[in-house]
Amino acid sequence: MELQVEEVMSLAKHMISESRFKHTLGVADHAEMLAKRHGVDPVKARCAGLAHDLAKELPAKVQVGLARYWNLLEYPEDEKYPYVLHGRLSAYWLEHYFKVEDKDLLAAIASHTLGRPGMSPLEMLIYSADLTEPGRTFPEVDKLRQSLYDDLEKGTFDCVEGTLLYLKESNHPIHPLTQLTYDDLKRRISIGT
Ligand code: DGI
Ligand code: FE
Ligand code: FE
Repeated sequence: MELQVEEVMSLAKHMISESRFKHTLGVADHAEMLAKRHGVDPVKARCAGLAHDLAKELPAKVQVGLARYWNLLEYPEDEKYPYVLHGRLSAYWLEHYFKVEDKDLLAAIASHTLGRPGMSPLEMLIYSADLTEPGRTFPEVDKLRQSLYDDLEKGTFDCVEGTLLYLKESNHPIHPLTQLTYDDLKRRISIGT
């Protein structure tokens, strides 16, 4: 089934708090703008933005339980930091309970927190729009927005680099997928893909 903007909007309204819904609308707007700029389907980007955090507010224990039941645990770290699971849970739920078939859309939702090696343009766009939507106010955000507008791959690399730096500075552990995403984008940029 194809995900419709109105439908996913209503799902988000019912499943997440008002403040997160506002963030979700910001991601959808920003993703749509970047999609138009970089030749990605803007309706698909909007849908992915609206759906990316659907499972975010489930209690951590429920997220780990569902991830185990649905076979979505990939690293020991997934269970240690359950807040990295909600993208995968949202995508699985849409695929299996809403019969969403678009693999790229599902991947963009699933990989929005940690990224993954080999991200598609839509995946890069959702990962980055999540970090740079209009509601985000950290000091380097304008630089990241500009970088993303200029070049999606380089801009996404800058976003991952910023996240790594932030995690290190605040003594948060780095998830292996974040590191793999960083290494992959660095390699891709160096060979000019
Ligand atoms: O769901 P959002 O709050 O909109 O944003 P998100 O899905 O990007 O991030 C969810 C959380 O995941 C956020 O608190 C930062 C965290 N995170 C991202 N990358 C890593 C990470 N946490 C750890 N421990 N390691 C990572 O590499
Ligand atoms: Fe998220
Ligand atoms: Fe988000």
